[in-house]
Amino acid sequence: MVLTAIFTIKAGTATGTETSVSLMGAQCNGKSVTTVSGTVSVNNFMLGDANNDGVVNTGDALIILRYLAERITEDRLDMAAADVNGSGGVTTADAMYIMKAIAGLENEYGLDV
Ligand SMILES: [Ca+2]
Ligand SMILES: [Ca+2]
Repeated sequence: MVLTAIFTIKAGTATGTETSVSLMGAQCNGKSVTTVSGTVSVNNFMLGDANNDGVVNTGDALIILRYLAERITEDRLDMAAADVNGSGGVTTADAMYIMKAIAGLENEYGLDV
């Protein structure tokens, strides 16, 4: 990684608020830089915190797997937080992303573990 951009959301910003972000290409140290612009969305959940207890840990991966095994119903987990990869559904892949982040192997979605 060559750059980390940190955004500060203004106090009182409502959930669901979005703003566009434009990144400008540049020349840095004689190298061309390619950027991708996008949006910043304000969410009311912590990504990966499937059981909504304020932390991302193995309990979140476990509750996803229990849901997928039909041991618990959808109302027992925060579906938006559980959809780690933003695929629109909760699958074993989401549990895997949580476990990889906890294990320190890969944190592709920037989970706060
Ligand atoms: Ca949790
Ligand atoms: Ca998913």
